[in-house]
Amino acid sequence: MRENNEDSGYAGPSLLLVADGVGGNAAGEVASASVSHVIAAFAFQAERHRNPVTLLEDAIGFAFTHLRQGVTLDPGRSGMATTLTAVLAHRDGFALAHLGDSRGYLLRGTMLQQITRDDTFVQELVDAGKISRDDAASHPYRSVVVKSVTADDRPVTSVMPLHLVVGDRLLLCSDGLTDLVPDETVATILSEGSPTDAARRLVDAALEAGGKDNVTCVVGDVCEGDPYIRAGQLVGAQQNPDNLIDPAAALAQCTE
Ligand SMILES: [Mn+2]
Repeated sequence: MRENNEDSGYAGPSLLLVADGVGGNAAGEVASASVSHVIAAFAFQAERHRNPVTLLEDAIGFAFTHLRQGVTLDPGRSGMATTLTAVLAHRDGFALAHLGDSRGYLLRGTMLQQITRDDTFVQELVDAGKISRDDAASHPYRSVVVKSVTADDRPVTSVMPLHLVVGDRLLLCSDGLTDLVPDETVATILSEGSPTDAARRLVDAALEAGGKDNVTCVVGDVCEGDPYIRAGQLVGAQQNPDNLIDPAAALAQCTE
């Protein structure tokens, strides 16, 4: 429904990722695409890292430096930022990175569990008992995000180990889905068909519900196998190379 897509995503054997960019002057898509590119480049080197948590922490630290460089190169990008929700597979387990109001869900059997907590002003009000969960959904400040990857401040560490078992299904999505489609519907759609089918039907459900925001859904199943296959699918703004600040810099940094 929108002319430009400020969301980016990535789906591959070692990494699932969603990033929802914000910022004027066409910079939201630069933020989400560039951060997504940096995290994917680091994930391609996962074999060389001791553990998935420190790898994602290093990647997010570099993503911040990279956005900062992007603003130096073009001050018109000042203020750009992006949410980031990512799950990395590693020999020694999984890690979850989360900043902002995109979300991660885990479907295990028939149970859907939200595995991220919104970094939003209204979630803080809910946690403090000041408003109800229902009030939060219609609150005028519901889109105010309190954590993201920006060019201004090094992100607060927000990576944790994630325990997953074979058969688990993961959904990472931007708020374009969860603002419009209730969790019960998400659970029903997610439990049927292949990951590709489920992702497509979730996006359709959001658009049918009147979605005006960009909607990005990345679905993956936990299975046995080699997580270090260097293959993946780019989603959204990251598909356009013009949205990348400096692709070579990201690749050079993570192979050092
Ligand atoms: Mn959004």
